[in-house]
Amino acid sequence: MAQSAGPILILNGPNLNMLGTRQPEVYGADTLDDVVELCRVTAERFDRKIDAFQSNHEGALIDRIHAARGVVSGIVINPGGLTHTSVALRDALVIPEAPIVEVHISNVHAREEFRHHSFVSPIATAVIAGMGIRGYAAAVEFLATR
Ligand code: DHK
Repeated sequence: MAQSAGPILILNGPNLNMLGTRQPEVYGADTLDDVVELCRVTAERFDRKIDAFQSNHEGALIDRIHAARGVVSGIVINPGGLTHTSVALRDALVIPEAPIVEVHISNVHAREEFRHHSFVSPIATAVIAGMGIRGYAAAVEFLATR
């Protein structure tokens, strides 16, 4: 159950703490702090707040998603590599009953075949790929104004 006035939860999965350092030719030079700040200022334009959480651990992400039920108005998630592997993450994401925007910094469809399938996309309201970190801002704006 989504809480319409609640914060927008920004979730980042494995390896996204290394943004800015990790393959900058693919993921860009901005850091995870830059992403969170971009989300914060975007939400603020619409008088909304964010909560942000990153983990390299599937179970920690799942626990954070469970805690979001009845609290958040929507979820922006870049599941990192768990996008392509995790049924458990997908099962958790339906529990808050909140709109979900799946974000990928890179255009996963222009990359290796194994990145073309997402366990999350079928339960997402919207999917953004290839817009760099601006995809997070687009996702926050979408959730804040829908
Ligand atoms: C981030 C990752 O860590 C990869 O595992 C995904 C995604 C793509 C991104 O583009 O943000 O395949």
